Amino acid sequence: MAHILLLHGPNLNLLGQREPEVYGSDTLDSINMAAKKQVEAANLRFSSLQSNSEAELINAIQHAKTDNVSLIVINPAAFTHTSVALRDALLAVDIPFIEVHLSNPHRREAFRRHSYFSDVALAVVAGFGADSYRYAIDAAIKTLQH
Ligand code: CA2
Repeated sequence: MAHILLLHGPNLNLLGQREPEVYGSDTLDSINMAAKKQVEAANLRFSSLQSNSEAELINAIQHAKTDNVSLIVINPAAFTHTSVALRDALLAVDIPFIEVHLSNPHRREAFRRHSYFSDVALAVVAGFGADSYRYAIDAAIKTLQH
């Protein structure tokens, strides 16, 4: 059975509690629950992880290979703009991934305009709040079904 892994980077555990004007009012739990429902309705396997630790995210990506993950949907959060290590981990496991963001980083500060992921991602979905995840998961399911 194809398997989608949803990964969330640092501070996304605060969703719904802080800065709703930037990131919306949905909680991470509600985003994960909606994604799980979408994936399981398509008869695929779903798992998710949020971590504030770069090492833990890298370990999860490495483990995804042995766990036969078919596609990763990842919001690297601030690591988007800093982490060569996470990029290398995704390239090393050679699992296709979709980069997702709640906000549109290109509409914000200049330092958010560079991503270490976009040029090697299957696709990027950004700027739709929690719906970014819905669109990204939908695209992941369609990709695996074709
Ligand atoms: O828009 C996104 O999804 C981001 O990946 C969010 C990151 C930011 O560094 C990226 O440039 C764009 C920040 C995530 C922080 O999450 C918070 C959630 C609630 C309250 C405060 C921070």
